[in-house]
Order: sequence, then structure tokens, then C-alpha cells
Amino acid sequence: MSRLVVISNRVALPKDVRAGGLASAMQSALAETGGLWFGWSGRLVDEGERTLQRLGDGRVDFALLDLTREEYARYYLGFSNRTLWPLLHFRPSLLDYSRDDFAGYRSVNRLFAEHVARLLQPGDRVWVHDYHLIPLGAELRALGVDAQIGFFLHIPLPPRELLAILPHHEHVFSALAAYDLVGVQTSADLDALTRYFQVEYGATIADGQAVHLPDGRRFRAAAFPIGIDTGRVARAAERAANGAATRRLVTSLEHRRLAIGVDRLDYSKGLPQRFEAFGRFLSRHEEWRAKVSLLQIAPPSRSDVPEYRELRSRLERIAGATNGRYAEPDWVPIRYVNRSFNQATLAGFYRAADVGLVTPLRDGMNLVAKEFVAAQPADDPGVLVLSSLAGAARELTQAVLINPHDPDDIVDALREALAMPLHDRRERWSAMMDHLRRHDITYWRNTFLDALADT
Ligand code: ADQ
Repeated sequence: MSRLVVISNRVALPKDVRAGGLASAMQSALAETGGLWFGWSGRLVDEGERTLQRLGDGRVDFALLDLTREEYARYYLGFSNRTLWPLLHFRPSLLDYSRDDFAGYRSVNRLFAEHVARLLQPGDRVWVHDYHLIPLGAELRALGVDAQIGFFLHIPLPPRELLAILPHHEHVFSALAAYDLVGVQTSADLDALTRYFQVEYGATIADGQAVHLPDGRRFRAAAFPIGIDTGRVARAAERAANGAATRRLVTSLEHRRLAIGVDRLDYSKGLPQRFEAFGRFLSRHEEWRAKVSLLQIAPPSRSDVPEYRELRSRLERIAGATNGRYAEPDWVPIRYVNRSFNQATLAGFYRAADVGLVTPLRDGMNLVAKEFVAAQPADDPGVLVLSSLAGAARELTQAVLINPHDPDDIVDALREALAMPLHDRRERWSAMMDHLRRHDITYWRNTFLDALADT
């Protein structure tokens, strides 16, 4: 089988404790076929001190490239996370564009391409990941690379009218035509993609998937909803149920009920709305005061971006105000924890919770929703409350679906979830779990790579 070359902004090394579903899927794909994972080393260096670090165990190689501070500021903090991230999450008012950032984004993509091109061997298949690296395929083609190259976008793709807000958007999104296969999370993202190419370039679409441009370029586009390692999460949750961390959590609840949220601290995740709704729930349903807590785990991310720092202070204010208003000497409504936990510990926490609150304003998929379901015990499963604006809502239709912009919707859903009879909970959970077992992370990776091989 031909070698697989994976390229993403960051790589997950085998001993990386942050490694989630995607990391393990990539590691096992690379281990099966032999492979190379290329990405930023996470190190910032001065110009002239850049190194390409090579690590590996013979079967899987890692190539880690340093960036300069200037490149990090323009490519990563600037264009990737202050321009593309808000725009692709339907938040154009947060978009901050600068030509210098765009130039930095393009030059880091060119830099990646130059290093990757030197490492490629005949017959390699290349899989590029996410919005940081949209132009990478076109840069590789410009260097004469004719390998099969696939691209997967992990975050949403909004309609053409929003994409067209981006200055010089054609230089960014037309680069997708350089790939053999472009994968997105949902059919809505796929519709947005094909419509963009139709309207902007007069492309024709065959079979809903084959995009033909008038200049002769063609590529295939399809939806590949990402899954989780369902069996592994379920086993980890079962084991963790008797572990020290879960037992401490359960003991501290003193038989009270628990709702849980687990998210990177990001404005796309709807955290202020969730906190506000929890406060409104306690205000409206006095009978639940001192009977249920919200455990929100939210490790800070992208703290160098001002919008993320502002979000953090806002959440501290809301949590403080809600706790000040409703707390009792022996009970706190919102337990707000700003740190990471390993996947096994999280699985135990999910299992201990009665309700999973997943309320993003927009999300490509949302793996937490899937992990929460996979971690539940079959005989007494908790209830997932899920934003209809997350990609996961298209698959997990038995969740209690809400619109995160309507706090009353979250209030009603919480009440429904906390009161849901066992029979209903089991029925909903079985249907979702069945889906997650069949469409796990291995299924996702194989369907993408099979489709790439067919292009
Ligand atoms: P994210 O925006 O990071 O991913 P999500 O899909 O929820 O969002 O994945 C987060 C992952 O990090 C989960 O596996 C979760 O368990 C883990 N995690 C979150 N908080 C944690 C904590 N405190 N400690 C440890 N682990 C934590 C992007 C897109 C999503 C898409 C994924 C995959 O934004 O829409 O689902 O990629 O394609």
C-alpha cells in the first residue's frame, strides 16, 4: 500500500496527552500504511534558526518545522484565527483582515509546501487538514507535485455570500480546486462549497460531487462526517467509573444531579449563552435549586488572540454572578474549571453526568457530543442537549435539540432532560450509540482515503 503523508498545523506525537480521536485515527492510519506526519513544531525561533526536526519509530515519521514569531503572528494568530476562523463560523463582525496577515498565511503555506515536496516519494498519497492550510495543495502543485492530494475541512463552510466578504477570497478558496478530493463535515458545507464554485467560477457539478471548472480543472467534493473511537471511549468510561477522579466527583455531588459541558474556551462554543441559560433555569425553576450543578470544563485556547481573553473575563463574570446569587454554603451552581483532563478522566466525568450540554453557536461537527453519548452506561444513560447548529445534530437526531441563541430553549431542554423517564433515555441513547458504533473514526478515515483512491 502506498505511503500516507498527513499535513496539519500541529501534529500529535505518540506520547502526546492531548491526543484525541483525530490524533489516534491518524496515528493508526499512518501505522497501517507506513507514513509521515508533517506540521509546525510548536517552537518559535528567530529568522535563520529554523530547523526541521525528524522523529520516528521506523514505521511512522514525524517532520516538525519551526516558525518565526512573525510567521506565527501573521499566519496562525492573524489570518487563520482572526480572519478565517470567525468568518467560517458565521461571525463576520469578528473578522479582522490585514494584507500583511494574508501575505504571512500564503508564505507559511509556501514554506510548508517546499519542505513537504522535498520529503515526498513516488506513489505517496497526501492528506492535508484544515483551514490553516487551504492553499497548500496549490503550492505543492506549483512545485510540480503530481501525487494524489486530499483536503479535509474540520470547521463549517458558510454560504457564498459570507465567503465573499473576505477580501481576495478567490485567492483562498479557488485553491481548493488543486486538490483531488475536498472533504467537509456535512451536506450543508458541501452545498456551500459547490454553490461557491458555481457562482464564482461558473463551475458545473456532476452527481452532486464532481466539480468541473471552465478552465479544465476538476476535483471531487463530498461530506465525510467525522466520528470518534466509539469503542475506546465506551471502554474508557466504564473503567473510569471506578477510578479515583470520577469517584471524587460523584462523592462531592452528594446525590445531586449533574450537567456537564466540555469545550475549548472559544467564542464559537456558546459558553456565555450556556451560563446565562443555567442561571435562568435556576431562577425559573426554584425546585431545582441546590439539586443540580453545572460542571463546565473549559481549558483556555488561543490566549494570544484578544477575543479569547475577552471571552474568558466575560465567563468569569457570569459564573461569579450566578454563583453569588444562588449558591448555598454547601452547594455551588456552576463549577467552572479552566484546565485540560486526559480523555479517560473526561470519559468518567461524562458517565457520571445526567445531562451533556453541548450548545455551540456553530460547530463543524463537535466531538464532545459524540464522546458524551459513547461514555453513557446502557442501563441508565444520560441525556444529550445539543445545538442544532453543530454538525453533530445532523446525525444525533435523538438528542434534545436546541437553538443556542434562545436561552429559553436551553432552559426547557434542561428541564426535559432532567425529568426524562428511563425508557425514553434508553431509546434515544441506543439509536445514537448504534449510529456512533457504525460511523466511528476508522469508518471516517477509510471512507475518505477510499474516495481519494477513486479520484
Ligand atoms: P474543536 O473545535 O476542538 O475541533 P471538538 O470537536 O469538540 O472541537 O473537539 C474537541 C476535542 O478536545 C474533543 O475530543 C474533546 O474531548 C477534547 N477536549 C475538549 N476539552 C477538553 C479538556 N478540558 N481536556 C481534554 N480534552 C478536551 C474541530 C472543529 C469541530 C470538529 C473537530 C474534529 O471545530 O467542529 O468536530 O475539529 O473535526
